[in-house]
Amino acid sequence: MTAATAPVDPSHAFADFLACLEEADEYGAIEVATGLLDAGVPAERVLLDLVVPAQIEVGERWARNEWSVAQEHAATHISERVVAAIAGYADPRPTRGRIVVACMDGEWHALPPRLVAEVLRLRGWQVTFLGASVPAAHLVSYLHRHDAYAVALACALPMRLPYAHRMIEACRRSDVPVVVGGRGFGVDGRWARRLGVAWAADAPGAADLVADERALRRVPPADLSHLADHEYAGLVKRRSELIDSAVAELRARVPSVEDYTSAQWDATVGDLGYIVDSLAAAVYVDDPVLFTDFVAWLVTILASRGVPDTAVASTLGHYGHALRDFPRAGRFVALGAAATVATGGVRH
Ligand code: B12
Repeated sequence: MTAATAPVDPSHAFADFLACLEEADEYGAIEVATGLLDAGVPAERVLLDLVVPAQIEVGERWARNEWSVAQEHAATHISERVVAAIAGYADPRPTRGRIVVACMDGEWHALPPRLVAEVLRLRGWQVTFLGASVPAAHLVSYLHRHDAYAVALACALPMRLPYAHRMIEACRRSDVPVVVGGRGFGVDGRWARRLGVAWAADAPGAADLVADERALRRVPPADLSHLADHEYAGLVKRRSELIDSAVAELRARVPSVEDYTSAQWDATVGDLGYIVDSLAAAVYVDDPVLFTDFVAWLVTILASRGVPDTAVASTLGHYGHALRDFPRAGRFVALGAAATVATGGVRH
């Protein structure tokens, strides 16, 4: 792909761009993007109509096991370079206050908030992008030192919501208005509402929100009275024990796991932990949908890697038994088990 052949229509450019990501053709990808800019397509549109859908497609291909983790990493790296090239090309000068954009602690999806950061920059804000996994205490001391007008926090994984909430509260104590976004808050931002924080669906939404300080601060308070049952705290306390007992149960039920490679064990133990973390997050926001969505996603991911849905169902059976003193979590686990059947049923 050369600049001379780069098409002007973003929908055509999309296919070319994706092909460059597939072949790890960094220079070709940059040429497609800058070709659009040269043709007069605004930088914001190139970010949102080219890079965003391409990254979403990258995720779908990884999820279907069509692309390896290495291919996904290469593609994401190229998208990051493309975003930098678009930012360099547009080179806007700030005329408005400083907005700090950061990922929640433990959150490694830095590209989505980077896209948000660039759109805010294009709209005239002075943006400081802190990148992936910023510890809450460091973020807060940064906000103190640099006179931030607002902070935009990203969370891509719903299982990280309890940590997200702690971070939001820490920023609030510094009296800096917070806007959050990312898939972690649910497609319609329902879990942001539960946590009592302003939410934007996408980068333009975030730009509109920060331009209206009253709207940013006028958010109904968090609705977390259900935490009084201490189930969330109990789940966090029992996390390691639950995972260890699930491993022991798996060994007893499926003797062939003894032949697992260390990479297979890592993945299995990781998944067992994700199940507990998603359950805990669902209990935190008191929404079983968070957990059933996660279970459906896990069943689909594992199926594309040859693992039967009964594997997840058996582990949920084990967790359900271990958590019989946790009525709310137990109900969510039962709904999760039903979701394995529904998801498996769709496939067969
Ligand atoms: C690249 C990628 C990674 C990279 C991230 C590198 C980087 N520099 O960003 C790496 C390899 C680190 C990674 C790791 C993991 N990932 Co990942 N990843 C992706 C992928 C393919 C693309 C992310 C992206 O750039 N999307 C494009 C953006 C622009 O889209 P978006 O997130 O929807 O963002 C829009 C809005 O949500 C909003 N928005 C987003 N952020 C913010 C922030 C603010 C403040 C605001 C206002 C708005 C906003 O605006 C955006 C533009 O409109 C996605 C697939 C996908 N569909 O997104 C999976 C995906 C997010 N990852 C996923 C998973 C599961 C993981 C891992 C758990 C995998 C594993 N087993 O290790 C780990 C978790 C690591 C961690 N603790 O954070 C799942 C999440 C599924 C779920 N339901 O929870 C996804 C959806 C893949 C999939 N299809 O299954 N991942």
